[in-house]
Amino acid sequence: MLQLNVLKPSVNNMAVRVFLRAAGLKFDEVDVYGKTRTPEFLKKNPAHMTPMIESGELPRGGLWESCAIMQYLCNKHGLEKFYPADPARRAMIDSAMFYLVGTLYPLVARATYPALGFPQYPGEVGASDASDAKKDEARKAAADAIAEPLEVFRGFFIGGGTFIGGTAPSIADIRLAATLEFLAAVDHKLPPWAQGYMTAMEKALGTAYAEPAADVRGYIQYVKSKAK
Ligand SMILES: N[C@@H](CCC(=O)N[C@@H](CS)C(=O)NCC(=O)O)C(=O)O
Repeated sequence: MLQLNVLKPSVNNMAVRVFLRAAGLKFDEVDVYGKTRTPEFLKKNPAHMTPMIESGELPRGGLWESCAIMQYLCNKHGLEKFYPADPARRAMIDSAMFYLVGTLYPLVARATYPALGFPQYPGEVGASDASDAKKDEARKAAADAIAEPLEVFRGFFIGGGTFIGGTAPSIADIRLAATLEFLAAVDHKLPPWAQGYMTAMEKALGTAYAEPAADVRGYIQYVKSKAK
């Protein structure tokens, strides 16, 4: 049985949790809150990151990085519905996911991690001993910069369709929708098309989306209630 190690408030984790449910794959979900830096976990995953799957058939027994996990499981089970086999269409899904992880996600993290109480990445203003005013300025700059990649997703990757995957959600859509969930932590207003996109994603995937989303949303509610 495939084992999925998760941290439930995380949207990186939410992506794989949604995917596994939507794909109807069998898996055991293990909450590893507080355990990712233990010697036992680090032995399996020196990067201490979740989501991480464990399976005897993997060369090192474990695999992390949400997109790599979804790609691997689509390849393994022939899930072309989520990850098309045609090389050109597949390349678009890959491009959207790389663009998300490399460009959009760091902006979302800088804009939301302070409010979420998550550690900021070393070397960034938020993790430095800069003044609160400078940290606020950096957070705002990151939030403002989200508009550009978001527009790229709308105009280029989604184009005239409903999803990056066309008429049905792909793994890139699952990764994008999960990422945008975090913006509620800072009441970042999504453009109307993105609000419609999120609604369409939840409608298309039903409880496969709603159940993991509830954990992220619940955590956001919790941190917001504590900040009052
Ligand atoms: N790019 C990675 C990011 C994974 C990541 O940052 N995971 C965080 C949770 S959001 C984590 O597991 N942190 C625990 C730790 O570093 O100990 C992905 O998409 O899977």
